[in-house]
Amino acid sequence: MQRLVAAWGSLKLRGHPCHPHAQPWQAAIFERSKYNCGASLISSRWVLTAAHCLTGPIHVRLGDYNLYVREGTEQYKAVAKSIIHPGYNCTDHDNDIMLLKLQNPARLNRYVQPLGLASRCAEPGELCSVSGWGICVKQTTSDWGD
Ligand SMILES: [Ca+2]
Repeated sequence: MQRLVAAWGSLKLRGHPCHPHAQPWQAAIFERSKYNCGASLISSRWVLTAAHCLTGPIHVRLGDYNLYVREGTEQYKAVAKSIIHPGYNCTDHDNDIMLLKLQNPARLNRYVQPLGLASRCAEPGELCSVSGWGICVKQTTSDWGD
């Protein structure tokens, strides 16, 4: 779980390591020095993540690829404000979404770019992709099913 991976699919996710900085909106949430969650930069000042990621004092790292190597592209941002969805339920994780306002805006460059938010919901069966610092298990095509 050190390099960024991407996955796509409907029910079964198929993943692969990302090319470095191919997901410039990908953000990492840290509690002190511990990686806590992935997130998305949605403007120079705002980050979208899950409400359950607010476990203590957190900060945001942008422009990262390998979490354990300083690549010179990272931006470290303090959080000025966290806004948890008012309907968030920590027991069943309903409405598990949170906005983080950065204390200082991100410097946008080729490594740090906001993700445009969708203007509509995905249709059933529509191909979507996710990215994050998760575990990427190599699969054979016979594992993929249909
Ligand atoms: Ca790094």
